Parts: sequence; C-alpha cells; structure tokens
Amino acid sequence: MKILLLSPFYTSPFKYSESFPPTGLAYLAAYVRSKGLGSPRIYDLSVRGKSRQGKFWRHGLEDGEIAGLIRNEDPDVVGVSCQFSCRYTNSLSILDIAKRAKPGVITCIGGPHSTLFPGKAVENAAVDFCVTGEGELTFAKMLESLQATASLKAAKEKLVNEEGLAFMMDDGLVFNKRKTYIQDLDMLPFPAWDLADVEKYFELNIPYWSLRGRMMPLLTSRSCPNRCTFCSMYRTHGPKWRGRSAENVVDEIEQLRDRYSITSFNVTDDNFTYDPDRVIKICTLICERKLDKLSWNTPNGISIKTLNRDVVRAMKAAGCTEVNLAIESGDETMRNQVIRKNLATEKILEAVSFVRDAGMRLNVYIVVGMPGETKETIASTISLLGKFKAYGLGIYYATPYPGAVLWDVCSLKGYLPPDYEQNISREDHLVHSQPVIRTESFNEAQIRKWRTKIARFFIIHNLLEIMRWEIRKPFLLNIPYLYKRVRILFS
Ligand code: B12
Ligand code: SF4
Repeated sequence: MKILLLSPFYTSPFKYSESFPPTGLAYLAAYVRSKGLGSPRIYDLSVRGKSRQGKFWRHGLEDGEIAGLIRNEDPDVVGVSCQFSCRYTNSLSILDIAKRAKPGVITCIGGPHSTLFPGKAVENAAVDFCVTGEGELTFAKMLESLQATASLKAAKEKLVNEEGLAFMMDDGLVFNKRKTYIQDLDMLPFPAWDLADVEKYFELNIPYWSLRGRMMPLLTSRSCPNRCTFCSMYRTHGPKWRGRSAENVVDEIEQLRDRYSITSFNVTDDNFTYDPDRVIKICTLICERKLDKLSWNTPNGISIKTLNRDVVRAMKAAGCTEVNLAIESGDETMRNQVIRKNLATEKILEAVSFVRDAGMRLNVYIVVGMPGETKETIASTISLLGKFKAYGLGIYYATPYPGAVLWDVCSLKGYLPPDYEQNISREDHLVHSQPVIRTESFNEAQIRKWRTKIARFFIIHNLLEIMRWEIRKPFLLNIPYLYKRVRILFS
C-alpha cells in the first residue's frame, strides 16, 4: 500500500518562510513502516513554490501542482496533518484535491485541530477518516484494516470499536474517544526523516531563535502535566507527561548527526525539564558520546518549576546555547489565577539567575491580553522584566484555541469577534497574530499599545545585553534582526 503523508501549504502576509520539519508525520511514517504496512512518503507542501495572492503570500505548491503530485505518486492513502487550527481549511482543500485527482483514494486527517472536531471533519465528503490524538497506533490499525479487506465499507466495519478514530457509516458517525496513550515511547522508531526532504529545510535556513542551518527538531517527551488556560496541547497528547529514556534520546541525536550532518537541534517538547534527573542523564550521555559540539536550544520554553542549578549547568555543558522561559506575566494574579501557571515570582527570578550564571542566552515569553489584563498588570510585567537582563522576548497576544479553557471563558463572556469560530480555521484571518479578545477593560487597540509598550521597554532595558550577543555574529547576519528591533522602538 502506498501512503502519502502531507503537511499543508500556508498563507502569510510575509514573504519569508516559516516551514519546519513535520515531526508528527515523520513519527507516523516510521511506525507504519516498522509494522510493514506499506511504503509511506512525506511531502511538505509548503517548502516549494511561493506566490502572491492578494495581500498574502501562498507558501507552497499551487492546487494544480498538488493534484499533479498526487497523480504522479499514485497513492492508495493520503494523510494530511493539521497542526494549527488556522491551517484547517487548507488541509481540507488538499484532501479535496486528492479525491478529485485520484478518485477512490482513501483520505485521512489528523493533528490538534481535527482532534477536537472529529465529527465535523468526517462530515466532509473529502475525508474518509479522522485520527484523533496521538496517531501512530490508530493510523496503523486503520491501514491494517484497509489492507485486510476488499472495500472501504468492509474496512470501516472492522474499525467500529477502534479508539481515537472517527468515520461515517451509512447510519451516521462512528467515533470512540481516545483513552490510552503510548506509555513506553522508546517502543517507537525514530522519526523517518529519510522519507522527507530534510535538505530543503537546511537550504531554507529558517532561524529558530538563534539557531539555523543544518538543524532538526528533537522530541524527547510528550505532553505536560500543567493546565495553562490558553493551552490545548493535552487534548491531543493526553493528560500525563511521558518521557523517552535518556539512552533512546541520545541514540537519536547520534543518528541525526551521522545521517544528516546536523550542526544543531531544537528540543520541541512541551515540558523538557519536567523530570530533572532525566535531563541530567541526557546531558551526561551527550557529553560522554562527544555530541556536545552540536548546539541546541529549547524554543518551546522549559518548566521553570522543576529547574535547578544542576540541570542548567548540565544543559550548558551538553551544548545548549539558549534557554526560553515562559514567564507569561509579571502579575501574580494573572499568572496564577487567570493563566493558572502556579508559578511564584521568586521561582522565576531564581531560574533566571541559574541561566544567566551559566552564561546562556536567555529568552522569555510573555502573553498579553488575557481576560483581566489592565494597565496595572502590564506595569507589573514591565516591572518584572526590569529585574533581570535577557536577550530575546517572545510576546504573544492571548488567543483562544479550541479545547483550551480560555476558549470556553471568552465564548461564555462574549469576548470574541462574531465570526471567530469560523475564522480560527482560516489563515487569512490571522487570528494567531492579532489581538482578538475584547473585554470590559480593554479592546484590541489597547492591547496593541500595551504590547508595544512592553516590547519597547524590553529593548531599551536590554540594549547592551542584545548587543553583547549580536556582536559575536557576522555583521550581515545582524542587520535584519537589528532592523526589526529598531522598528519596534519607533512603532
Ligand atoms: C513545535 C511546535 C511549534 C513549532 C514548530 C512546529 C512544527 N511544524 O514542527 C513552531 C515554533 C513553528 C510553532 C508555531 C506555532 N504554534 Co506550535 N506547537 C509546537 C508543539 C509544541 C509541538 C509540535 C510537535 O512536534 N508535536 C509532536 C508530534 C509527535 O505530535 P503532533 O504534531 O500532534 O502529531 C501527532 C498527532 O497529532 C497525530 N497526527 C498529526 N498529524 C497527523 C496526520 C495524520 C494523517 C494522522 C493519521 C495523524 C496525525 O499523530 C502524530 C503522532 O502521534 C505543539 C504542541 C504539541 N505537543 O503538539 C504546539 C502547537 C501545535 N502550536 C500551537 C500554536 C498555537 C502555535 C502558534 C500559533 C503560536 C503563535 N501564537 O505564534 C504558532 C503557529 C505559527 C504559524 N505561522 O502558523 C498550538 C496549536 C493550537 C491550535 N489549535 O492551533 C499547539 C497544539 C500548542 C498549544 N499551545 O496548544 N509550534
Ligand atoms: S506549561 Fe506549556 S505545555 Fe504545559 S500547559 Fe502550560 S503552556 Fe501548555
């Protein structure tokens, strides 16, 4: 059976690319291959081609080219990943193209967005199956059933009790909720990057904070035990944190170096430092196997609660060059009651001192515009940022995503624009990069102003720190970065 796994094209107001290797698809491909369930192939439809469409850039192949690719590959099954809600409409359109390019092809969708709306997904005539949550075992079961039966109808009959899978039968929707998640992640083969065009990402040279070039993602654990109110991650990856063994993780790093000559990797876990002993073990093994020449970072943020000096020192010794800390807000009520981060200000300052004492570059994340934000809470955030030096700031507008508590709160209180629910699945509405919440105490324009105020303060306060790191880079590499910073100052 020939299986084509596709990552969708995307639209953006910016010309520069934001494509990253699709870890989820690479795990799926590796697993089905290891089970002998046919020959999978991964195509990221966003890495080739770029065209202007009105105010936006379409990154990736045109519809006709996608149809051509499907006809050429001639797959039996096409699977599309929908990692971000805003790409859902694009993902559906790809399955529609697949059905028209090759009538009779079996189609499947998976990923965080469709996981929350499986019934809606399979109502669509172009979607035969929707795999919800962690996909490996369920996708394999689906393929097994297709292989073992003569028709789609017969395959579906065999799958009526399969958990995590949604599809339509003559008498309506079949969907059994997922209850189990893979406990022993070491049983999974490493992501099948040999089935994707990884050289294309190296060529695109997209920065991930300060790293770029021959860089690959590394997922050492899945899920997170915390429940920040803006986060919906656990709805896909389950309630419990699950970690791979240190040996298994370091074997993968070794393979990435030997096969793809990577010079860096980024740890894309939700909560890399949840188990500090495991992190120290990973770092010790990296050093023992002389993999510490590779640079790495933690762009998704690491758990501040479990961070200690030994962990940070071990990370630095193992080649970690920068650490991102999600502090979210300087106001304790916002951080702990509204966001439910359960994180004391003292703990943040302690973690900051560990990172700075270790001589690593520090980036922090802030979220603005959660319900309850006022000019006083913004002042507290500025005050906290004023207590230490950092290099980078990721400052995001609070955005309600389906499945997150924030979504329920904002819907209930009428804090969202009228067509928000429809627009969240469309990239041209840019809900992920614009303020969308409006409460009794602020509107979108106010939130923009507050965001700029924080960004401006950050740059002025950290000017020397920023220059200290920038000066180490070749001059030409600095120009775009410095230009962006100066624009924020005067915007
Ligand atoms: C790394 C990461 C990024 C990275 C890189 C993403 C990449 N392509 O690798 C970057 C930095 C680019 C990123 C950006 C953003 N991210 Co992000 N990101 C993640 C993160 C932490 C890990 C992704 C990952 O590698 N997962 C590991 C793999 C194994 O899991 P998976 O992708 O879910 O795939 C599994 C299943 O879903 C399923 N599956 C997936 N696809 C398919 C397809 C088929 C056919 C089948 C059968 C199954 C299947 O099987 C897979 C294997 O088990 C996730 C959270 C998470 N834990 O998933 C958030 C997450 C995806 N991001 C999220 C968000 C909000 C964003 C941003 C919008 C943030 C922002 N405000 O800027 C931006 C989007 C920017 C844009 N322009 O679109 C949200 C998405 C919520 C939503 N409903 O849209 C998530 C879920 C986190 C959260 N807070 O809830 N992100
Ligand atoms: S710590 Fe991060 S991954 Fe965990 S719930 Fe909060 S935002 Fe989500």
